[in-house]
Amino acid sequence: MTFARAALRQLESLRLRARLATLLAGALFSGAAYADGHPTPGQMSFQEAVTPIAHEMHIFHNWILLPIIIGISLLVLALLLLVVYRYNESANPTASRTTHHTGLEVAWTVLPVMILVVIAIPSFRLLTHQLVVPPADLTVKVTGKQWYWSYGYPADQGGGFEFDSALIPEKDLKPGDIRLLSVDNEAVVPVGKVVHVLVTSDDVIHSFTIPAFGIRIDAVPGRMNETWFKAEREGMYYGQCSKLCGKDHAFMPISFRVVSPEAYATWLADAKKKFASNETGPVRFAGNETPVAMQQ
Ligand SMILES: [Cu+2]
Repeated sequence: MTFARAALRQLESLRLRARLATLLAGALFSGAAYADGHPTPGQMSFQEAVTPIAHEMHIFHNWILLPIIIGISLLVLALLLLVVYRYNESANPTASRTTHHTGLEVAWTVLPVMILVVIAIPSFRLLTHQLVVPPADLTVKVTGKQWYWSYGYPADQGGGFEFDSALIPEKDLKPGDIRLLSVDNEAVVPVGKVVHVLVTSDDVIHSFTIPAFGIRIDAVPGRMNETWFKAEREGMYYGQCSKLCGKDHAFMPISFRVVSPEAYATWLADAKKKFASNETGPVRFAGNETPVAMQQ
């Protein structure tokens, strides 16, 4: 009995080790090669970038932040080891009583400042690229609601409708659907086009996020925020609300289908009929209406 249990434990730890080795190898050698626009089991790195902004973010992280972090960690580790080895009680019985060293103090102030400046330059450049929306090919209005999203396509670009996009409950999932990510009506956009996204909210603060696009912007009631993306590849791309917004915060996924311009035109024509009855009222701002909880 004891033997069996010990053998089982041995097997478990072997399995765990194999799993860790796979994860480590995946992290070291596969880079960020995760396609499909959604997280996958065992994934260690980012989802694959499919927009210029996401590429820039990955370069910033992989080639500027990571090397600096690793360098600083190794330097601190080396200093700690040096102290342990050279200045322990037996190796160095009479400790130095030095308390100030001007050169050293200037160095440990100036060096970190220089490192921050090195980080700040590409960081501000990336922020500018994210925040300055280039001339857009189309606009999509995204409204966060407790607990789903609505997507509006303006009339002047062939739309003129708005529809709700809600999570498919687990019991209704079909083969190919992804639990907690698939929705009933996804937003559709054409590939290779600059999509200007207007983001607001109807109730509380939500956050519109699609990792593969490298976008995240808060959806704030009474405010119109904007972001943009230009998807380089067709496919389904998923995100999740990223601001704690209430009890079903975890159940309001975002899903965008990127298709060819022809397929987009077809979808737009179909969607116009399908969602024709949905009103496309103006964005409702907080303060213009009484919250439901206060309507007594
Ligand atoms: Cu939310």
